[in-house]
Amino acid sequence: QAANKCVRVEREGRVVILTIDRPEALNALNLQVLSELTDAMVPLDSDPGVGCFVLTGSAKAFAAGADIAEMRDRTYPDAFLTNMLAGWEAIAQLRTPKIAAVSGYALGGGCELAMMCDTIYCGQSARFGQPEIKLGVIPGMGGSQRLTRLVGKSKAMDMILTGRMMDADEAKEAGLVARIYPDDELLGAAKEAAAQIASYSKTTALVAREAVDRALETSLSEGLLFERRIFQSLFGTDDQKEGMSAFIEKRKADFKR
Ligand code: CO8
Repeated sequence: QAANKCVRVEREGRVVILTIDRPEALNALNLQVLSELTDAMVPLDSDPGVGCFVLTGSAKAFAAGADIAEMRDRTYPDAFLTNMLAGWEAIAQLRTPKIAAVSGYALGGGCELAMMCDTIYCGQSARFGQPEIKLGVIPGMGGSQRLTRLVGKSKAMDMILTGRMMDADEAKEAGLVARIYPDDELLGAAKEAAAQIASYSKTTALVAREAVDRALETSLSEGLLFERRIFQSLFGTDDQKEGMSAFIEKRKADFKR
C-alpha cells in the first residue's frame, strides 16, 4: 500500500530516482527501508534500460542513521545470527552507477549509505557524521572503512571518535563529496548528471566503475593490470565501434548498451 511505503521510486527515461521518505524519523534506516530499496534496485540493476540510480532523501535529512528504536533491544547473539546490517551491502554491490544526492543530515548509517554510492553530490545544508560513538557503538555499515578510504585516517578518526558533524564545504574539501549545489538545485543537477551517465554504453559505465573501485581494493600493479585487461575487453563490444565511429563521422553516438 502506497501510504505505508518508506521509499518512492520514479523513473525518468533511463534514470531511476529513489527517495527515502520517513519524515517522522528523519529518514532513519529500518528494515523496511532496506527491503524497499533492494526490492526496487536489484531487479533494475540488470535492466539494460536503466543506466543510473539517484538515491536521495528529504530537505531535512538524507537519513539520520540506522533506526535507533529498532536497534536498542538487540542482543549480541541475535545481531550475530541475523548478520545484522549485512543486507545493506547489497546496495553497494549493485553494478549500475548510483549517485547519492544529500540534503540535510547524513549521519551514521545515512552517511554510510551515501558512501555506498559511486559519488556524492550535496546541498549546502548537508551535514555528514558518524555519531555512533555517542550511542555506545561504532559505524556498522562500512563507515570505518569507506570514510577512511575517502578522507584519510586522520579525518576519519576525528569524525568517528568525536561524533561531530561535517558541513558541505568541509565534506567537499575532504573529498567525501564531489559537488555542492544550492539545496533547491541539488536534485535537478543530480538527475542531469545521472542522465548523462545513462546516455553512455551501460557496459562501459559498469566496467568504468569496477575499475575505479578496484583502486581501493588492490595494489597499484594489480589495479593497472585489471584496468588494462578490461580496457582491452571493451574492444569486443559494438559500443566501442559505435563510439569511435561516431567521433570520426562527427555524429552523436547511438549506444546499444
Ligand atoms: N533513529 C530513529 N529515530 C530517529 C533517528 C534515528 N537514527 N534520528 C532521528 N529520529 C527521530 C527522533 O527520535 C524524532 O522522533 P520524535 O519526533 O518521535 O521524537 C524525529 O526523528 C526528529 O528528530 P529530532 O527531534 O531529534 O530532530 P532534531 O532536528 O532536533 O535533531 C538530529 C536532528 C541531530 C539528526 C537528531 O535527530 C539525532 O541526533 N539523531 C540521531 C543521529 C544518530 O545518532 N545517528 C546514528 C544512528 S546509529 C547508526 O546509524 C549505526 C550505524 C550502523 C549502520 C546501520 C544502517 C541501517
